Amino acid sequence: MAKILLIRAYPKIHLWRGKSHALKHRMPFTRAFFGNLGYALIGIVFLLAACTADSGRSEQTTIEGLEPSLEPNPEQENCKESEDIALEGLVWSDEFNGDSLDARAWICQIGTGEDNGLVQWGNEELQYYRKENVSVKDGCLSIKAKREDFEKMTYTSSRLYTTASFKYGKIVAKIKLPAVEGMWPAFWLLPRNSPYGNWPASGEIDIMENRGRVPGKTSGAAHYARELNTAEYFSDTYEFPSGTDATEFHEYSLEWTPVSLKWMVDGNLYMQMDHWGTVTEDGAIPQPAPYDQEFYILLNMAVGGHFDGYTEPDDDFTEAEMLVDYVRVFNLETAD
Ligand SMILES: [Ca+2]
Repeated sequence: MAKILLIRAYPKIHLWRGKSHALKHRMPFTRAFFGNLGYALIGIVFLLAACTADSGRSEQTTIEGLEPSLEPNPEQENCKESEDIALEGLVWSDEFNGDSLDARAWICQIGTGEDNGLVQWGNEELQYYRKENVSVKDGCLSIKAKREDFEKMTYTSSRLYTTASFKYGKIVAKIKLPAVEGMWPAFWLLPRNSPYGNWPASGEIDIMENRGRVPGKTSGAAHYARELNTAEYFSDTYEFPSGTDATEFHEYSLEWTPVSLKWMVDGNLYMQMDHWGTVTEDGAIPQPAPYDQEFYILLNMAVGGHFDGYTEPDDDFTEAEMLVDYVRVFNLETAD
C-alpha cells in the first residue's frame, strides 16, 4: 500500500530515495493502537451489552483442532465453501461466520490517517475510513467503498487490522474484488513494532493489491530499506488465467520463512524473494531482518491514490464491495 508503488520496476529490485516517507508507518501503529483503543473498548462494551449474541462464533484465537463451520450457504455459495479444507497447521483464522465484525480480532482504523501522522494515508487516498463500511454476513467480511461526502472527503471505505500478530508461516485470504475504476483493495502486513526504525526499514509485505480498473491482474510486494532514509521494494504481478479474474473468489497467500517470501494466487507461485536486509542507525542488519518480527494483517479498500496513478471512480459510481471469505494463518511446518 505504499506510495512508492507508483514507481514499478518488477521483478528486479527498485531503489528509490526520499526523505518524506520516513514516518509513514512507524507512527501509524502506535498512534493507531492508542487512537483506536477507545473504539476497541466501545466495541467490547457494545458486544457485552448486546448480550454477547455473537461472542462465541469467532475462531480468531490460537486454535487446537479448530473445525470452522463450513456448511454450504445456498444464498451465497461463493462465499462459504462446502468442500473440506485441510486445516492442519492452522494457528489463527477468522471465517467470518458471525453477523458482526469481531472486535476482539480486528480494529477498524478511522479517518484519513491524520491520527496516525499521515495525510490521506500517505498515498493521496480519497476516502475517509469508517467502521460503518465494514460488515460480516453470509460467511464473508464485506468492505464497501462508497461515494459519500463525509468529513470533507468524497468517499468512504474501511480499513482494519488484526489484534493478533504473526512471525513466519503461511498467511492466506480468499477474496473477491470489484472491477471498479479507482478501487485499491489490499491484503497486507505491517510490523507490530518497528525495531529497525521508520518505514520501510522495519518492513511491509503486500500479499495482494489490485487496481479495480485492471481486474485481470493483481500484485504483491515487499518493502524494505538497505540504506538509511531510502525505500526499496520488490514486486511482481500475477495475471489471471483466461476465463477468470479478481472479481471471482481467489485465494491469495504468502509463505513467509527466514530464507524466502513466496507469493501465490490459488496456489500458483508467481513471485519469490530470497535476498533482503535492512539498516538502522547502527548499520546494516542482514536477512531475515526486517521480516523476523511480529507483523499484523490488514485489509482495506482505498479509493484513488498513487497506486493506479490517481484514477478515480466514474461519475456514476455509487459503491463497490470487497468480500473476504476467510483469513487464515498456518504454521508452515505442518501446513500442506
Ligand atoms: Ca467464510
